[in-house]
Amino acid sequence: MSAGNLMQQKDLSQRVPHRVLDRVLTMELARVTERAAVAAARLRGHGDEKAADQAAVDAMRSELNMLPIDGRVVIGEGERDEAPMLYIGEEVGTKNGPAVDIALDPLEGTTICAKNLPNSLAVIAMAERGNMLYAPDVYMDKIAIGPGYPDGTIDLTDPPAENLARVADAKGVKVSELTACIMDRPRHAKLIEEVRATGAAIRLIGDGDVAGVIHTTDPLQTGIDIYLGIGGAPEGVLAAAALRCTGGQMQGRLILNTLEKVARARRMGVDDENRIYDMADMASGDVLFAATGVTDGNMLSGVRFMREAIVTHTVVMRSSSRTIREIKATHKDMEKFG
Ligand code: VTB
Repeated sequence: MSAGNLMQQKDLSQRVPHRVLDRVLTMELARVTERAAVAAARLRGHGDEKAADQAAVDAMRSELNMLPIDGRVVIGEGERDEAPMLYIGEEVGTKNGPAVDIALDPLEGTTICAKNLPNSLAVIAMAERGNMLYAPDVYMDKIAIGPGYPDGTIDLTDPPAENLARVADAKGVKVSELTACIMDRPRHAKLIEEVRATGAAIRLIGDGDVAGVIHTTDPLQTGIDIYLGIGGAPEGVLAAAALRCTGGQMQGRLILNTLEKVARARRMGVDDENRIYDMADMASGDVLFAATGVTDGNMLSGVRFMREAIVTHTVVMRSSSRTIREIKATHKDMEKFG
């Protein structure tokens, strides 16, 4: 039986009462993603996705194990039999601290990193135990917008044209002045056609839809108003955790198009295959989120290696206070990064 089988999906409608995670942990999370990002960045542009990913996993795990938490990985590198480290169900931390669930992607955008293209990240999110969706490693259809829109502006069950019309109306611009971020995949041919027919612009990205979703939260900086399309479900939960902190709206639906996927999802506690998850269904309660740029991106710079320091750029956020911190860190103690 795999680790995933052992876990019970908590009914998120019976969420635990809102308690606040120790705010010191927010800063601790920055250390975790900084360390993973530096390890991956040493291998960026080398064309070896696996090596960069492994370096990020090793680094993230060792830093995570120093945290004063009783942590459990709920979104990780895969199930125990396929992932030797940071597998789903792995316990992390010193155990002297709060019981938390952790969603992580030590290197989100391995291909981007291998090619040294924009927006690969080291990412982690933390919530009180039982507050994060145990999403199986399947695809998820997603739609997301940033903060400032009236509730109900987006609806995954509506055609893209209707969503874009509502976003444009609420933003006070023409549909042709919106930009949608979509992953460049053959499966999106119809979606791309439908969006183009509205006159909206599309930014096609090769990978990295956690960044794609986060970019909707700051259209002035990124030029992206809405994220649409199908990517990984684990990445959906990570993105939802980020959006919980920044504000915004997101919906996702698992794509369970084979009996095997339905069975896997069932084992992880998903009883309604067609359920549309909103942001809080994916990450509820007090949520902490951190991401450090590995390669240069629209919001975060990549790691810089200098003679006397390593420089990292991280965003850390906390849902209960809605604080968003950007940390440009100059690490002079380069030894610790190996
Ligand atoms: C998705 C996306 C990720 O990989 O999981 C994608 O969410 C995998 O989708 O951000 P494909 O099978 O179409 O490649 C990423 O792009 C990178 O991990």
